[in-house]
Amino acid sequence: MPGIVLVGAQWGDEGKGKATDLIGTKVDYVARFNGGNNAGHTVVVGDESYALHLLPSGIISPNATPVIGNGVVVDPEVLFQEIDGLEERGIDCSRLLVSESAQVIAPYHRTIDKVTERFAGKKKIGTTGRGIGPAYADKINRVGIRVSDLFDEEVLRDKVESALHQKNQILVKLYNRRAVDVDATVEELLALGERLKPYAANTSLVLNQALDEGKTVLFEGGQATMLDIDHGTYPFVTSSNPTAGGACTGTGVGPTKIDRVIGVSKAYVTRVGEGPFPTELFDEWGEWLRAQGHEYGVTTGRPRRCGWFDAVVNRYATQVNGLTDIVLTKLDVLTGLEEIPICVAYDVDGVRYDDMPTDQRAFAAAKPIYETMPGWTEDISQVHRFEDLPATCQAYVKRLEELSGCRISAIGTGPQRDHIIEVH
Ligand code: 2SA
Ligand code: GDP
Ligand code: MG
Repeated sequence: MPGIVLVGAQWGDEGKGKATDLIGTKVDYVARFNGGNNAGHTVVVGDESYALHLLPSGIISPNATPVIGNGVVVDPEVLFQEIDGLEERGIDCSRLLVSESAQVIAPYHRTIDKVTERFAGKKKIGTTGRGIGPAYADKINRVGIRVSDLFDEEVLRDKVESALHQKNQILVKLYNRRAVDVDATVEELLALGERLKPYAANTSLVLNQALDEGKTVLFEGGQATMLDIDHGTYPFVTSSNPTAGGACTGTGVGPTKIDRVIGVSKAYVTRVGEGPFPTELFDEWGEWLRAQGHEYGVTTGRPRRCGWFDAVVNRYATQVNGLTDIVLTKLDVLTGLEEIPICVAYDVDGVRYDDMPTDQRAFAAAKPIYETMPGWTEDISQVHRFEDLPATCQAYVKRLEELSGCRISAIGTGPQRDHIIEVH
């Protein structure tokens, strides 16, 4: 099983950090392929909890080489803060490799992200304000700065000038802000480049050679399927491809080298930021899920919107990612509920949808059609075999599996590494 992709099956925060960390102890490389420090992945080892943003979760596993692929947008300042924070806690980050072709988040990308959101009013996306969208927009506009550009002052100055040409006019004329200074920006980026240089590598070559030698690579997705720029709830999405295809374009590894695609899914659903969310709960049960599941953003601290499991979303995730299996997390959070609703289809103006509507107006109008399963009251956090789960809990998992159209291979029963049931 040399090439394994791991993606979020819902709107993010499914527990990918924990799932990656678990698999990461058995693999040679863990490569991030999309997004940037908008991600917030929590890894809990013993009494220690690590909140990772830009670094792959594999950084915690001493035997895996962590890789930041070309599809990632790298804010070097944040990267060094994260490295310093981890090294202070005894985690060695010297193995890290950063793609020379990855795009750089410059300070002006953060400014533009925040200013655009502030002026968007009702049309705001609810971004993390980390400059992600503006950095990807520059990449597509072909005025982005790549990691390797930070090592050559002449090239860098030329690129910063091109990138700021239009932006400064917009910042000054439209948003009444000060223009960004080219010299100061170049100086700042050159200094960051100096520190970044030892980590920079041709990561596509490294990963392909590793796979050819029979080594195992885990491709770790940030965000999730429903936040994908192509397949998510556009425009309420992030600006990259968190779906499985992104693993190939975001690392320079071909699809023939991928053997397994794992979707991580919560036993309920959360979303942070704006955008439609059919099973969202506005009553005390939404509050209940948020409190039981500690549903607050790892990067921004924002309270997450909570709702019941949406099988239409999971079937869709199975389809667009070609999932081979699902890791179902946070099943323990549902303990104590008398009944658990599952959304099996949508009603859009009297028409039943068993599959995801592509028209976003239809999706925004979708009302969940629920079926209800009996809950359980027993503590499941110490259970390690599927057969030892309460019968109603087993039935809930089996029903999610059936509705998702994909095997559930592991179940999370708590935040710790050993809070897991492997299903055989
Ligand atoms: P952006 O900043 O341009 O990527 O925002 C666009 C949308 O993508 C959503 N998004 C996320 N959703 C869930 N989790 C994310 N990471 C953090 C976490 C979020 C946090 O792990 O908790 O701390 O708030 C993440 N990153 C981006 C975002 O909410 C917008 O809807
Ligand atoms: P990610 O962005 O997908 O990596 O997920 P986050 O780290 O943003 O959010 C997931 C949260 O759930 C973290 O606080 C994890 O420690 C926690 N978590 C992961 N799996 C489980 C589980 O099975 N049960 C419980 N109770 N918590 C879990
Ligand atoms: Mg997260």
